[in-house]
Amino acid sequence: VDGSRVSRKVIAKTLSSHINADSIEITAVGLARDALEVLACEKFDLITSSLLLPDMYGLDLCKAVRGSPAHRFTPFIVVTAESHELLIREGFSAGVTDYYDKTHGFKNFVRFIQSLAEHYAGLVGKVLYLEDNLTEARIMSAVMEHYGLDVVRVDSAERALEIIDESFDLVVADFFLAGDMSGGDFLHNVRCGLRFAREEMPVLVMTGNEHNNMQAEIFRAGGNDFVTKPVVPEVLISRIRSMLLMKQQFIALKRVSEDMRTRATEDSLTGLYNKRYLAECSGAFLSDIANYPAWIIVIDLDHFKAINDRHGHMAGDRVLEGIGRLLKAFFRKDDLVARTGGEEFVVLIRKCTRADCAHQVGELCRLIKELKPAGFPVTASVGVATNQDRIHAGFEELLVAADEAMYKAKHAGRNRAYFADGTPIHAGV
Ligand code: GH3
Ligand code: MG
Ligand code: MG
Ligand code: MG
Repeated sequence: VDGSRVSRKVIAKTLSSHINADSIEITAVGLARDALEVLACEKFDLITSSLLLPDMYGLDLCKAVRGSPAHRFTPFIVVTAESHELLIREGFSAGVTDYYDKTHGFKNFVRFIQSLAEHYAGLVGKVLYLEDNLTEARIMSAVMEHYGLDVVRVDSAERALEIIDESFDLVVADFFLAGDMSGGDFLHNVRCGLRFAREEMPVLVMTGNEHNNMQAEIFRAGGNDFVTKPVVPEVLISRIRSMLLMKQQFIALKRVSEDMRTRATEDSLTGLYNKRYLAECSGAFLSDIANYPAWIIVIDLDHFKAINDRHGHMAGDRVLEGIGRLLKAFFRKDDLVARTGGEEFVVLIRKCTRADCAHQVGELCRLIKELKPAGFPVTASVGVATNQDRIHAGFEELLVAADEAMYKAKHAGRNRAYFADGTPIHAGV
């Protein structure tokens, strides 16, 4: 809203040329009367007005705007060259959000509007709102909903504890409740009973301002922050905004650390465990008496270099993926399947007889040959060792024994399997 046609044009043009044209729509009017007319039929995200309008004082326009429910919280900016303290104080009580000093120029005005828009952007989140006073609950629910939050209101701590789950992003809770449980009991249950960490389920506590000595107790009970009643809507929203931001950062950080952990233990091509993970876990696997006797199987694909040479490296990768999938599906959940090198896989099998192990290995050799993971048959040579009757044998020692048995299979013509003691398990046909 600006009485000068030139100012209106310059402001509208500066804004629309510096802010993504699809994300901004500007309505420019010269009179306060016209402004109130468009505000009555349309919802706006931001209002700017000059201080002196032809038909009204800018601050009176702001008061009138604040009277309509649709624009009670819409940022209202006064653009002016005079910004002395008295005016500023008068403006804030009229509901002005901020002033822009137009002597700073229109370029800076764009920057000012952009940072304001970021600050006042709608909030996304589901709030569990615990409040036993119906009037207060109606007003604050409306404020939170106005900013885009999805609000679920309950009137007792007992009910809140019944429905709280990971679908909520945040809790806003009254500290003084009429029911048997206080806000403190509620917090204690959320943190110690349900084990929601402060970062996972932030709780904003509302207290009466006569209870300043409660603050330490609120933090001790597990509250993240508090606001005092009567709650100022802007204060509530800005606390909620920073708590949601903290939670999002926490989630992002958690995702990164989980991702790093899988990357450190997983082979990226097949999703099987990698050599490092196998080396780390094999000791515990072999010494666990519940796994005894354990078996170690070394599987090396035959003539893999020739497959790469003949069909290309991509086909080679597809073979490795296919074999990886087969191994994962073939062995039990508590066996340990790893890809330890290019075309070499190592499996640790828990607690099984020699006969059962031989049966599994023979079956596996047949399945590998039938698989045709890239359209043509692939075979493997396999060596098997065990800690049966040598319960203290370490991983390295068993791996060497299984590897030697695997080389015996290679020399004997490939597509076959041997135990470390030289007994043939499977002779491929
Ligand atoms: P053998 O029957 O004696 O085991 O012969 P081989 O060709 O399978 O064995 P060798 O060790 O000579 O060659 C292994 C080949 O595996 C060489 C290497 O280029 C290839 N290789 C290693 N890692 C990968 C991979 O991730 N993808 C593909 N496509 N090839 C790989
Ligand atoms: Mg209460
Ligand atoms: Mg090979
Ligand atoms: Mg090899």
